[in-house]
Amino acid sequence: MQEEHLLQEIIAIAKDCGSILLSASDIERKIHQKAGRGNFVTDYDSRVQAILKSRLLELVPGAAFLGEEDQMDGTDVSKGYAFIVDPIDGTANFTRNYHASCISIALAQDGRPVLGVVHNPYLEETFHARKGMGAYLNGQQIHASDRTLAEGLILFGTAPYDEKLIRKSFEVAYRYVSRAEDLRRSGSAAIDLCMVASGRAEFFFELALSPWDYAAGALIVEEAGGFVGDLQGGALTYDHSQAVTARAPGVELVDVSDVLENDMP
Ligand code: 2AM
Ligand code: CA
Repeated sequence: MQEEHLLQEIIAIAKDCGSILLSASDIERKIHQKAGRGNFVTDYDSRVQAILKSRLLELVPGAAFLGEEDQMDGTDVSKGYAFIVDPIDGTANFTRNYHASCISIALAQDGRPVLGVVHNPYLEETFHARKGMGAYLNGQQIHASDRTLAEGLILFGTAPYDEKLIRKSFEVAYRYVSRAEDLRRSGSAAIDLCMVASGRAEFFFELALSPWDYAAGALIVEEAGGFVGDLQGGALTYDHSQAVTARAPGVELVDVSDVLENDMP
């Protein structure tokens, strides 16, 4: 399928799923706790993922499919085409009607995202990028900011699902915030990545994210002229959970290796 047409089809699917989130009712009765604290799934996550799986695989038959809600052991995203999908990123927000959640869809080719769509139905904001073609918000090209860290807004995820990482998350956050302007916390990694891509914030990190949380957003940041990587700037991969950073080009990484090495209570 022609790439622009494929992109438009994927955006249309993301928007249809966004309408499901907007019209959700009775969410409290449909919440199930997953492993770890702060880790929830609702009937809507499963329903949206089923829709994404069937409609996306119709567009690219034979593609692999890696989604948060039916993690298939051994799904190989390293060869050929693979969708890497989060039906609802910001599920805890969704269960609380906090209105900061999105649908995140990446298409990878040989292990690297080549197309990403992040749709936030609450703000009617649809971010997209194609490899080599720039990043866009509702059709308008976006760019990472030209601010330095000193002028910067820091975003972070607290990794609430892993008790050992919470304290370290705040230590790392302090290292950055003490050198920057201020801090925000949204509860959706995909939205945070798009905030860096659109120049609304300068730096994002979370100490453990899964590929479906960052695959689409990472491509959108890169295509907007920002950088993504791990805490030392090493390249991201899309086959296992890892620490993720995203930054505007004028923001240098801060050395946090001592925080990561120390055993904290
Ligand atoms: P979710 O809403 O799809 O679960 C919040 O700190 C961010 O971390 C969200 O993007 C959230 O995605 C993600 N997250 C929640 N539980 C997680 C887990 N067990 N492993 C990795 N990321 C997780
Ligand atoms: Ca999710």
